[in-house]
Amino acid sequence: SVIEQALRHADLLREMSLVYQPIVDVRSGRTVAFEALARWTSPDLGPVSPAVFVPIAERSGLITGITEVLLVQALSAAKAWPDDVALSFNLSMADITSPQAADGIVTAIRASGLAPGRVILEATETALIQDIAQAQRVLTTLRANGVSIALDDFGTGYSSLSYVHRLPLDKLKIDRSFTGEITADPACRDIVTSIVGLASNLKLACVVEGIETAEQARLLESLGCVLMQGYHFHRPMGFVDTLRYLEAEA
Ligand code: G
Ligand code: G
Ligand code: MN
Ligand code: NA
Repeated sequence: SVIEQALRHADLLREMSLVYQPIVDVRSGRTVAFEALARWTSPDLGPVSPAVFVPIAERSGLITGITEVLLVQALSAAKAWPDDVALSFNLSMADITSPQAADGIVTAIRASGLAPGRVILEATETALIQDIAQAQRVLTTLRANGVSIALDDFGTGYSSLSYVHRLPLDKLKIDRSFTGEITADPACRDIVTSIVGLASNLKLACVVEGIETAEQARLLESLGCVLMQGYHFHRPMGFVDTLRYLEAEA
């Protein structure tokens, strides 16, 4: 495809960047982490959404190179934040299907000087996962090195209960499709309540994504949700803006 060709020839260091979206603890109102979100501006195609290029990069084997470049960038940004602010970084399952994957990630974290305890890796399921045992090994090694693991987009197609019991996890991220329906649909509230209970029983932290209104935030808080992310709190922002934002919060 045109996108695959452009990606194959991309100057990743110049064309790939990250924006950062706060994850807020609603009890204190403070930002506990930023999720790093990839942005690609191709000289030929202009801006291309990660929802488009990440799946293509996964299928064509280009994701690993992209992840490496983005991880270095994200770690360096996180070094500039206060010690109590973590970095949440998206990994594709395609990133963790090679036996060397954990080494590369751990080496990058060591080189950055950021405490591994400040790094959360969000594993996003895709149709591509063939080798769950390998993913399990890589995530276990990462966790043994002090990094936390979150299961992203929980409750949707590929992010299922079988992963909750097979992968070593610290955190569930409830997919934003539940948030969108929460005020209109009582069944949706029951599902979120169940996920919050599941997380609590399994001693997993729980983040809800996609909160766009104060009403959604209040309702989710009443259901026991504490960590929230979404446009209602802040849109993803550039690195320099994260520093201003944290300063205003201090
Ligand atoms: O930022 P946006 O909502 O457009 O992201 C769309 C999708 O791309 C989301 O599912 C998100 O998890 C994924 N994504 C964003 N940044 C990255 C990244 O750095 N690596 C991977 N693997 N996926 C990402
Ligand atoms: O799959 P993942 O959770 O990594 O994707 C995060 C994506 O969701 C990002 O691209 C981000 O821009 C987008 N996003 C973040 N907050 C909101 C929100 O409140 N509403 C919607 N519709 N999208 C959001
Ligand atoms: Mn994510
Ligand atoms: Na994701």
